[in-house]
Amino acid sequence: MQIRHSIFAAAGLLLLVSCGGRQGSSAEIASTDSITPAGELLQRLQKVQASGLTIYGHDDDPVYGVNWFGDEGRSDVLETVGDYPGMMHWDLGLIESCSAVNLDSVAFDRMAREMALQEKRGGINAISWHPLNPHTGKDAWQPVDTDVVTLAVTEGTPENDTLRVWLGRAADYLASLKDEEGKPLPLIFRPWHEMSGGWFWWGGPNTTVDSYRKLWEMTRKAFDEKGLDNILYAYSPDVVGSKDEYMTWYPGDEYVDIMGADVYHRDGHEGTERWFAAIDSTYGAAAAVAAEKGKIAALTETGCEALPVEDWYTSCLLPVLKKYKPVYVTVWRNGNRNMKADHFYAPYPGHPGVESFKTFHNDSITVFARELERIR
Ligand code: BMA
Repeated sequence: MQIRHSIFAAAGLLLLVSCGGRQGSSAEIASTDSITPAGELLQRLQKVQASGLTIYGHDDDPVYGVNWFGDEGRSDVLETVGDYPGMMHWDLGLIESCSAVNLDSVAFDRMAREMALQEKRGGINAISWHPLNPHTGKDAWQPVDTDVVTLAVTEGTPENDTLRVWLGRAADYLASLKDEEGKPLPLIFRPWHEMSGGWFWWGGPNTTVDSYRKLWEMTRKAFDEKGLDNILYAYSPDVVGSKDEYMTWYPGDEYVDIMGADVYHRDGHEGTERWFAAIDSTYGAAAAVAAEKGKIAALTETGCEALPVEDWYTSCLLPVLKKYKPVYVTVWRNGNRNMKADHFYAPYPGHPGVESFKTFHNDSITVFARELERIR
């Protein structure tokens, strides 16, 4: 393959390696106990798995909702069921370019504070990352005509230099996250997700399996070099048809703690049967592999955008959770209506889906913040 140098990637060489004021060192985060923060979180999740309960998670939950943005102490979930989610999910997009806010305008400082608050509630935090394309500098969703991953994992290329810098910045941020007592904050990281589709530059159709796996190796190496011992790693393909397909890009047991699946319900009522089938083929594969390997399984992203199926939480999600008992389920964000209209996955006050969501909240298998004692 021809290795093309882009102006943007070359510029990566000139970028500062770290962003000011947000660095962590391995000495700072090294655990003196025999069990690491990540190990403790893993034990907790194993207990949840054994109990058959499912922690409910929501992306960007306490930082904005359909009718508000940036207030403190709010959450559409809290304002509909009277309880925060048991898991809060976040995205690191734009940490790579030292931005103060992420790709959805969430300040990284606020994110760090909210993560510590969620940890204090006894809850769990998880993170995805939609970094820019290191070849073009465009966002992660822009169609690609170059095998960017192979460029980025090949030593000596500008894309490789850029990605190293970006991984270092992501690792610095993750190392800087502390709980209220100043101890490293445990969290779940789900890098390079949905690789079974081609919409991200790291997607399987845009590269080779070998290069994709090297991307995980490079990520892990960068994080290990920073001494990060507070991270569990989740592997999450989008919809696949079989266990073999699910495992196509699997980087190896030593890289993955959680077998995940990202499976969205699309096309409203018409799409319901298709969603159940996609859950069976994709989440079914994740659960089967997790059982074989003694790992955790989770439904790492799902949801029905704008809830045209108003009782989706009780008619669709709850039966799936009862069938498969994932350790957690994460639904995507409640986009603010002035910034991204009709892009929400949890009901908000006044939405017709609130009753179904309350029933879901009250069900004995779902765990929200107030019930986290059950999984201590
Ligand atoms: C997508 C959409 C985008 C958002 C991105 C990262 O699914 O919600 O609007 O920027 O996730 O959170």
